[in-house]
Amino acid sequence: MKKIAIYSVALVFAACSNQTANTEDNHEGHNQDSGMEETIDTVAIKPGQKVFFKNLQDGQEITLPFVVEFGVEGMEVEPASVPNTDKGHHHLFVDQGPVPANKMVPMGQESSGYFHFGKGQLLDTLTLSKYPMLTSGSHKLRLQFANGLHLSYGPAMSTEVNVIIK
Ligand SMILES: [Cu+2]
Repeated sequence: MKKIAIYSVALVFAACSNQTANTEDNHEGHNQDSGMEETIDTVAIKPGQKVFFKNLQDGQEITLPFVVEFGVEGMEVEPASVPNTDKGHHHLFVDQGPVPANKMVPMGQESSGYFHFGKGQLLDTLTLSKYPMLTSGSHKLRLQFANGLHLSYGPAMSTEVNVIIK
């Protein structure tokens, strides 16, 4: 009887050990997850960080050519090169939604309405020759901030206004 009792205790102990080991595994898994989050920390948005159109409001009527000014708060504009934390450059989209965080802003897709300002430009002149899609009528203009590798900071660093081209 005594032997059986000891055996049972040993079994329970073994089961506990296994559980502990499993829990530790899970913890390690969590740590790995947060490690991955750290590597994409350049797309983590802090309170107060945002982009905005300096001279456009939703529903505004404009005539081309129009100089549109890009604004950003809580981040710094720099030419595209390497992914520096809290730094990046503007992108202007025409009739396109935001690019998800850590996804690349489409390159060479100007005809689809994706424009990069990788030199760190703070404005651009809207003309029909550069923006042929800006035909008269209603269009959505979107600012999207992205890091030095053109990886989007996501919808939190994006804003949209509806404009009416006269
Ligand atoms: Cu870019």
